[in-house]
Amino acid sequence: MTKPLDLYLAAPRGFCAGVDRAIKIVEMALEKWGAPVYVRHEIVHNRYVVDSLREQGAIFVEELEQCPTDRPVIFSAHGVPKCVPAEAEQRQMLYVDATCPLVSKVHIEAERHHQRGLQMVMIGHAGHPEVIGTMGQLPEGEVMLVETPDDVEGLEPRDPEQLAYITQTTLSVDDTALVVEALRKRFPKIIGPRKEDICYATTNRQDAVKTMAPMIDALLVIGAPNSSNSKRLVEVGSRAGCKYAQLVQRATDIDWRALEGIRSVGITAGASAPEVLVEEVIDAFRARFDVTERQVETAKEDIEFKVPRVLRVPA
Ligand code: 0O3
Ligand code: SF4
Repeated sequence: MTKPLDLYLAAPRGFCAGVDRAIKIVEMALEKWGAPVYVRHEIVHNRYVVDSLREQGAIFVEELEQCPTDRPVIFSAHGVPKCVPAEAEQRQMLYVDATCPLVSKVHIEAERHHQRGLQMVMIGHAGHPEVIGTMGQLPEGEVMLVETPDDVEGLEPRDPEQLAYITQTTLSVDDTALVVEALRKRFPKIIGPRKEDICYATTNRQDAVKTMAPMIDALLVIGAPNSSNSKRLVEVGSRAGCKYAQLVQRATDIDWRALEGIRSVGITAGASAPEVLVEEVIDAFRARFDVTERQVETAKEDIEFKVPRVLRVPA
């Protein structure tokens, strides 16, 4: 006889408006200009998404120099340093920027602070493409990166009274609050957004996990190992009390041995993980347990972003 299992499904989960738009941009570009269309960096951090676009004719590269000049190129949702579109223009390439409008908003914020003569502190993860893109909006040395409250101690600004901070959009809300607190303590005059630049989708997915955590024995986050927002959901789950919280790319990654004896599992998905993979995971549970599904809905999302104009007009 199959054992009973309560399956809690987080809502919202999975695709955010920025990811949805970025994928649409690649699909519409393929439709408009035919294959191949080049994409600089994984359009979003998900192998399934990248593989399916590749099958439709997208070619993924890490650097612009790997693209020929006679094919269109798309910049990923994470954003690019200013030198990238500048190089594309110089090589007279046709490019479409799929940077999420909420990441672009941070770029504009950085630019505005810079024009007012402020030096920037960015809270984010070193080496992440969004951080490289945002830091690359300003000249070298104008943005100092911190990851933890301890890093704040090591900052050596030009003028401690002329500072502003910005953040990566996919950070842990709680960890970031601690870094902001450390910044405000050391630099009382620092200027920043009302709280941080963490986006609505990141915040909502973390909130749903926090609400779900006391109800579940284990949490599975569907997402890729290089997906920052997905990794944060695992951390949020662990911190909210889940003894077992794991990132899985799809059903075949589930460690069934580790789940022996559990009665309830929570499922969520990072902003770049497609719902088809969530369904695959749910089906894998249905095949092994007598499943009762429950929704844990903590917010409703109806945000949509338009694709760039060039793709809205006929060829
Ligand atoms: O930034 P992150 O590694 O979380 O990127 P993903 O997994 O592709 O998710 C989309 C988020 C994004 C494009 C930047 O905010
Ligand atoms: Fe945009 Fe937020 Fe999605 Fe990033 S996680 S693509 S900032 S909506």
